[in-house]
Amino acid sequence: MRSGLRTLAARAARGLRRLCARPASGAPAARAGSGATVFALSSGQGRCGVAVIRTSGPASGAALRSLTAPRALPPARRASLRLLSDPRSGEPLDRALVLWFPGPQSFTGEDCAEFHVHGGTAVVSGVLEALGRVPGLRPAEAGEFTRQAFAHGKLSLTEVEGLADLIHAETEAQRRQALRQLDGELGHLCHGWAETLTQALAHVEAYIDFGEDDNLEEGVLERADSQVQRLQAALSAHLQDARRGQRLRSGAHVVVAGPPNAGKSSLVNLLSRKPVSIVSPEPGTTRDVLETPVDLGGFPALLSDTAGLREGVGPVEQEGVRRARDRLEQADLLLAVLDASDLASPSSRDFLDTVVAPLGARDPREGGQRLLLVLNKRDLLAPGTPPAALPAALPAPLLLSCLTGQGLDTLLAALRTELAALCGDPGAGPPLLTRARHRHHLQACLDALRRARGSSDLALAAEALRAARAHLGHLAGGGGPEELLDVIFRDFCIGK
Ligand SMILES: Nc1nc2c(ncn2[C@@H]2O[C@H](COP(=O)(O)OP(=O)(O)O)[C@@H](O)[C@H]2O)c(=O)[nH]1
Ligand SMILES: [Mg+2]
Repeated sequence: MRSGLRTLAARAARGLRRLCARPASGAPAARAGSGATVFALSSGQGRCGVAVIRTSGPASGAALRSLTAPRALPPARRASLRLLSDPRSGEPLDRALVLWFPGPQSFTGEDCAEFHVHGGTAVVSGVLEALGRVPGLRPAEAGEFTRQAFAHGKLSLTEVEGLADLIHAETEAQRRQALRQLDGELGHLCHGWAETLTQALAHVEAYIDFGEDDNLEEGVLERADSQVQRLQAALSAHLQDARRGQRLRSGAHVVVAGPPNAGKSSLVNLLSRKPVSIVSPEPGTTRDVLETPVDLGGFPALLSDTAGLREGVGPVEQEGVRRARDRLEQADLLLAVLDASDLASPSSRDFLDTVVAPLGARDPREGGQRLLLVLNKRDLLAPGTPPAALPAALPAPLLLSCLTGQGLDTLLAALRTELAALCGDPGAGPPLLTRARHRHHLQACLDALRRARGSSDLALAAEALRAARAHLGHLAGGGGPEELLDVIFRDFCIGK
């Protein structure tokens, strides 16, 4: 009877492999296998030293041969120097390095060719035009090479997402996170979870099939239940990541707020190293919320400058104040800026009492918004004089002068610490969930596990476990509706 259990486990494991495997060629989820051969410029647009043009599809070999005629195909995966000429007119186009990648050992899994040409506009357009005239070739759509790689099982969906993120990564931390995902870490984690689930399911199914049989191992159901329980704990822990991976992917919202004339716009310009906002001694200059993406110590942030918070102003500034308060609500991190030489003014007092004190009283470990209190214009304080004492409940302030740059290093270090807490360390710990799609499937899996454990009917419990496993499969493996794949591949540019 144990062999019966093993058979079930094996059957279930086969199902798991199907679920989590990268989709095989011709998977219905992707548009591969159309037989077309596509080509595109894969390096950036514009004049450059070397431009890379590549093809993917069954006619790649013919395309390479026709541009390098009368030479035969070069040896596989070895760079070879060839004269490229227009197949129709015989006109020389460039002397270039070419590479031949017969499938399936290529990026897309299909036959691929690469032309490393001189990056002049006329060379690139000449080669692209020549390729367009080769029978069976057409220009690639955005993301089509990666889509073929996915369709031919070269990349899983989470790896595809990692690749898209790597291409778009603008900061060091984003690059590290994307690289880990491209390496398949998130996929492997899901695979491990799915394997545990498969074992639990096998135990439940064995009990359903052979429950009456005396030879069935003792405690099979209990073991399955404790496996599911452990899995629940692991998934819950992963979901409680305070969305750090998603924040790192899209940038933390850092909002600069404070009373008028404190130097908020000066600080935004200083941190972004460009004149984003108008700086003026006239209070009420900034009205709209001004946003700028910045790299703060390797972490991505969306920095917002806001109108100075004060009452009793005209309708336009009042609207600015309303927008500033709205933006404050959305902040991951509030940079509260005050004039160190003007802490007793009504607008400073009001800002400290109504915005800074309530936030400062919260424990940042509980999640929610974080806060840095900055006292600007320290150059206006007489040397050796501290700013006016702040209420003890407020967080320790950072002293800064946007004018002289004094205190900027300390502020940058503090910002880095805050952003590291908000975005997580992409180099340490388990891989983070980087997209809402991941969260959706994990949550749905967790819900199904809860249903399974709460069900008194074993058949229904098994059904719920299968549903849970399907969600893990969707997360890491392939499948999913065509529209979802379209959304993911749209992230890529033409030539990728
Ligand atoms: N002395 C001094 N003046 C500053 C400093 N930072 C900003 N200012 C001046 O304070 C005024 C208001 O600055 P601004 O950045 O427009 O403040 P905001 O209204 O908070 O955006 C301008 O005249 C700035 O040049 C500083 O660190 N020291
Ligand atoms: Mg301003």
